[in-house]
Amino acid sequence: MHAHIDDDDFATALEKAAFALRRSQRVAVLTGAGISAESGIPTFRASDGLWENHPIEDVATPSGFARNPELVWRFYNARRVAAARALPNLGHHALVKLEQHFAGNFTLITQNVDAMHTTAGNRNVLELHGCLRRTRCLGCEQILDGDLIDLGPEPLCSDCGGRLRPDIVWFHEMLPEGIWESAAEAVLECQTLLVVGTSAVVYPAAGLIPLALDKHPPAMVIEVNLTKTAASKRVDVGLYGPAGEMLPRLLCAANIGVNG
Ligand code: BV8
Repeated sequence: MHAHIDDDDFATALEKAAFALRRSQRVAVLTGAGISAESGIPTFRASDGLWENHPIEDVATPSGFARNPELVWRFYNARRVAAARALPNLGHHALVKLEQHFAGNFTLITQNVDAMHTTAGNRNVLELHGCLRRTRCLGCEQILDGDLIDLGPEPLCSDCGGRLRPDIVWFHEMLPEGIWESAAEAVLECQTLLVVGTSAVVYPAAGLIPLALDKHPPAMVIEVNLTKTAASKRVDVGLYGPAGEMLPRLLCAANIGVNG
């Protein structure tokens, strides 16, 4: 069942999604760049494979970094500064309320690297693709967690003088040790998977959706997205509109978080 805000199936879809949340013991959420769009952070696949005018190959792959580290640091410094200025939106805040309601039975799995979920107040967050806050030293391998500031064109490790790279999972790189297993475990244990703001084309993250649908018993998969996606034909319920509007409406329909 797929519903857009303006069509009359919307109320039915909203009730079906709310019912699923109400009767779930454990909930997992998968978010993508779309949940941060209303905070002014550009989504990943806005147009023709460019990302803020850079080919993905040049700015989000190990070979791109090896070829031109200064370009990659310009790209990531700009995103660090943009993320520092951005404020969590109503969609982020709704997911904090959802975690407060489900307490220890809630896992937020994000593809985003903008730290907005933790800034908003979510606690159990699995950052599949790393985080803009962190850098990793290619010399001593230590991971530095700092403020979202511009680190300059060629930041070096204060301990060993080695070159720093963003602690981000680039294309053709493996996810951090253990994080995939934790995300898959959360999905296998949930009764409802909420998928918010992702085009569902990047793997292995997008593989969490069929994992939820194909397990026994299957989880109820609710998609909240501005538009239909690669996952839309498989999900149980689709609520199509801005996450900042749809998520609060979903929580309200499920009577979650309405008491402050
Ligand atoms: C891996 C970090 C194993 C960067 C990211 C060939 C060789 C090797 C691998 C591959 C290959 N071919 C394919 C692969 C696998 C590859 C992959 O999936 N490629 C895709 C593009 C086909 N995956 C990998 O490489 C992964 N690693 O496979 O390792 C391996 C290792 C070695 C050799 C072989 C295999 C690593 C993937 C991680 C890449 N890093 N991010 C950074 O962020 O700086 S992924 C990048 O895409 C972002 O993190 C982003 O989050 C993610 C997914 O994109 P979305 O979040 O979905 O964003 P998008 O813009 O696409 O969609 C936004 C949606 O929101 C839209 O639908 C829009 O309608 C909606 N929206 C907009 N506004 C709103 C909204 N919704 C609601 N409200 C709104 N207001």
